Amino acid sequence: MAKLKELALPKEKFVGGHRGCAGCGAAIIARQVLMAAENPVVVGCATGCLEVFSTIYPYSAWKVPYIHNAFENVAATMAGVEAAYKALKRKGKITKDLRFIAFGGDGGTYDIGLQALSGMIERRHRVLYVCYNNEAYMNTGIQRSSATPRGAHTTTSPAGKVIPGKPQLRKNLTEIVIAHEPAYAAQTTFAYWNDLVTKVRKALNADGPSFLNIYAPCRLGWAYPPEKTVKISKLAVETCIWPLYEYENGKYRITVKPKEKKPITEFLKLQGRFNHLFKWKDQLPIQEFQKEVDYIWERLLKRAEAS
Ligand SMILES: Cc1ncc(C[n+]2csc(CCOP(=O)(O)OP(=O)(O)O)c2C)c(N)n1
Repeated sequence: MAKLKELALPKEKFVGGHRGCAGCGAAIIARQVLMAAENPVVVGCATGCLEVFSTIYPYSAWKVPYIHNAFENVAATMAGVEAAYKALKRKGKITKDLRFIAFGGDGGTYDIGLQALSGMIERRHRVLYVCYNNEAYMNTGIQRSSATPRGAHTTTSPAGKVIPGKPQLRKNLTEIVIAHEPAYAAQTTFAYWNDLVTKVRKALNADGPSFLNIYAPCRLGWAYPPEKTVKISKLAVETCIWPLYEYENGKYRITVKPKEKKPITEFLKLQGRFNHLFKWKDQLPIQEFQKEVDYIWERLLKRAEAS
């Protein structure tokens, strides 16, 4: 288990002065992930909020070697970097023990970069892929992604008289990744910083590809006041909308089990993107969302028990 004191000692690798919104979940994630890294790292970042707000020329918030690449292929880029590193190491031209991290938003990961991610894991590149999951395409104006939950208002799933926000369920990317049998995969979020740090360390030390799906509340796209970011991140776990678990050596383990599972309305009511649901006929979309959350949570409990 990491200690805050120990984490605060080394020089920060993701620093302030960037243009992230106040209360931006993605910025907290970048900082915590890099704080957790014990070896020198090389970072790749797909186009998306995180890249846009942290690398405005001639400034950069990244105090590590950093590559920006297209929206769709950060996994392929970092796979190439890792392959080059292995070759140079074999020849004795690099002696340091480096690690490689790819960052992508849910748009760049769940949707457009899924093929590159799948290939990276299948070829067994030793790269940690971090999806900072803010459940929509935020930097281009809050369009729905396949990570957007049922019922959320976005600019391409607008809540009105016709639809109550996004009609479809979200894709379960963590399970798709697990089907590839990575060396390590987990879901986490920054309100549970120790859970996050522990998982980053496990992922970086795993002998093969690893994946972290990190929940990233977005004060702008989810429409809540910036000071509520950590509370919302916590509520996502307490309502089991975002279960914290890991998959390692064929085994599932729930890492944070809420003492009391709260109804999802506790999470929904704090965010403008779900306001309309409370007025929709019979509040049916809320009931459907609750059913989905219960189903996935129960299934996870069984998988963890059977492991
Ligand atoms: C092939 C391609 N399609 C579309 C775009 C435009 N584009 C850039 S970033 C982005 C959305 C990014 O969403 P996400 O990955 O979820 O990151 P976020 O902005 O939410 O952090 C889009 C649509 C692009 N750059 N390249």
